[in-house]
Amino acid sequence: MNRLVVTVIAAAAALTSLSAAAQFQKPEDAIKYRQSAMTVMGNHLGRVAAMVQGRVPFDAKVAAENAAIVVTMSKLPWVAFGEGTDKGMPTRAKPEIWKDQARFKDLENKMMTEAEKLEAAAKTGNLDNIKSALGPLGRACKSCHDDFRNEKYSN
Ligand code: ASC
Repeated sequence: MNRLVVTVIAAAAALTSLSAAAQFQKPEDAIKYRQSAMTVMGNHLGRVAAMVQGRVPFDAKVAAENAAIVVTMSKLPWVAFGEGTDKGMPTRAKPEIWKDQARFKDLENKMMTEAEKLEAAAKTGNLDNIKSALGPLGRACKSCHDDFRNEKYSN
């Protein structure tokens, strides 16, 4: 094999073995990333919830835009829960996340699915549909928080 081919193969292999965790140089980066993603997701979900609760006037277009952002954000935190990211800066992540990966994965998938249902509901432009989809999504958030999120931040 010529050198170029060898180099290309080596580069491809390096990329493939670049695990998701390697996107973060240190645990602190991963913790910050997942907290940020959750914060942004919660903010945009809150805007939809405010319409459902009648705290702000219903605007179908705004609801749909926010639901779409929730879906995008819902996909992001999980890669940042790699091994060794249980500490590094204050976090509410419980050690159980790394002891029961199957259940954690299950709940993250459930949340992403419910977020997609909210987006589909928002696309109909009907507030009742949005209301119906918001409950299950909120419960999906909560069930994961109940099991895997501490009340208080670690120090
Ligand atoms: C949110 C948010 C959560 C969930 C949860 C649902 O908007 O920030 O943590 O919904 O309150 O029960």
